[in-house]
Amino acid sequence: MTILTIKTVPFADQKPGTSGLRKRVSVYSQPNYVENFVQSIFDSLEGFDGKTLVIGGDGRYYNDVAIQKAIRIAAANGFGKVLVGQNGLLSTPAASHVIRHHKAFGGLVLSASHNPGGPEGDFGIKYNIGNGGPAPERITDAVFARTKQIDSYKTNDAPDVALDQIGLHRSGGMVVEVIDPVADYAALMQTLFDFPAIRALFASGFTMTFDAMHAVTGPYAHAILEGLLGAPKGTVINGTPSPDFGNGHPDPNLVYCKDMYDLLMTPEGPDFGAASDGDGDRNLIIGKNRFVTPSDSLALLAANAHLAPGYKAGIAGIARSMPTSAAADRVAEKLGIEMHETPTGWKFFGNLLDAGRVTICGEESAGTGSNHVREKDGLWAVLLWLNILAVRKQGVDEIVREHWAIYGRNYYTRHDYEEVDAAVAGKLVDELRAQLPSLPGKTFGDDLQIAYADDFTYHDPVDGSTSAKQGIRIGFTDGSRIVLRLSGTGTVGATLRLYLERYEAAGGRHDLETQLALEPLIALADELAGIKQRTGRLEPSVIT
Ligand code: VG1
Ligand code: CO
Repeated sequence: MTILTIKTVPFADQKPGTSGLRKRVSVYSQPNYVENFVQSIFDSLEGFDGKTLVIGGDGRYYNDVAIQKAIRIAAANGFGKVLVGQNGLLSTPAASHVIRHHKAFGGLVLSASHNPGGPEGDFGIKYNIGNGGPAPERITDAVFARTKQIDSYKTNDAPDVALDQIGLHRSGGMVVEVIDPVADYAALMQTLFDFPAIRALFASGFTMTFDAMHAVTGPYAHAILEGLLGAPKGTVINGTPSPDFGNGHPDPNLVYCKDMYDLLMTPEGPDFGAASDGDGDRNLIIGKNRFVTPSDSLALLAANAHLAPGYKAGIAGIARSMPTSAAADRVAEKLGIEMHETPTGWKFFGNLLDAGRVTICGEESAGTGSNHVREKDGLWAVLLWLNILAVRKQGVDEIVREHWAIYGRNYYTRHDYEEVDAAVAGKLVDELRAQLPSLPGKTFGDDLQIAYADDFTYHDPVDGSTSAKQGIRIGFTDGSRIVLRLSGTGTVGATLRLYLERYEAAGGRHDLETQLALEPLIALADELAGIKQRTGRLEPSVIT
């Protein structure tokens, strides 16, 4: 076996976004594209000689090719060992846990998450640090800088590793251990949740559908829900990972899980429905006749977490991404615990979790998680819900209504305009930003008075770093908000995300249809930003 140093030239477009570098497979499969990026990651790190690297992915098209490349580059760069999930699979939360549990130096997560897969779809690579979480901006900025300079990478001429064979292998001088992707994660879940109580819930006839969307959560859900928890076979649907996600779009929202939603709205449907995304870090929660918005789910999980054994001592604090509704803030206030508002993306929660200042984190994009790992965790959220249902012996709808009766309701929606011309979207944001100083104090309609308008800047209270331009916020005196930002995970054009929120206090009307309740804000957002006129779109591409 020989270590090879291969000459290369930089690619100009390897800037990591909200969650790693996501590109079309056609981009990733260019010669040296993966190699340049992986080598640039290693060039931006120090002190990994002889240490362990975790590698796993969501099983999408090109995973198998990219993993073999990454293993060779890791070996040639001096890692002592690679831990890789069997057949290259590790859900994002499981990868985070494996990094922590095995005290690895870091990990490569190969995924484009909820983006479609297949030869025409997307691929992605993300680096996670030793705490199991996404690399902070300090590292992703260094990686990007390196991709612009790189002139060679190191690899070896060892044969492919047989990733289907659990056990010890080698790539040159480096050990490669192929591990069961589910075992460590399933063991962790049993330390957090009351498995006997959830098993008893299923035994009593409680019914559930879990849609794994042909993605990575299938094996985890089969093993935990149908295996350890005794849910009937067939509870998990679309449970075999496929490279193109069954030609679907593995985003667990009301558009791509519409069939499940419709089923849950009928008397014949199951008691509970849930789904997860391509890499297993997102969750969709639907009770009978009740869709739970991710922002509400965060608040509800935080308010009820003490019912699960892993959180029985209470939670230290809550963090949410800026666009996520303020429902969780009201829970933190009542519990008298810390509340933090961070930019979009899980990498901003890591410091708060490491410092023990927060226990539960969440994003409006269907991501919730806790200090058990350093990623959001789809199945974790489902299991915490099941634990709560088992203990409270109430349905989802009843629990949600009781929550609103105590804390009030934050009506919430997100409108996405996908694949908008990037120049048009950029101009729209710039011109709205320019208006911000003149907005506070203005009143629209009868009662919408603007209290503040800014472009969100985050000051990390743990390491003192600052992240500017994280999204435009327009806040109203009654607690309503309009938020607008550009996506950092799309691969074609720009995706404009418009987030709308209105607070209705305890005792107010909590039974309005969401889009109707938010209509004045939706209209005002368009008036201020000129979305329809500038993009030529009459409707959002996706409403969640
Ligand atoms: C989106 C979501 C964000 C999430 C990110 C990664 O980012 O809005 O909340 O953290 O995806 O999620 P953006 O920049 O497109 O809005 V995942 O499950 O795709 O890794
Ligand atoms: Co994801």
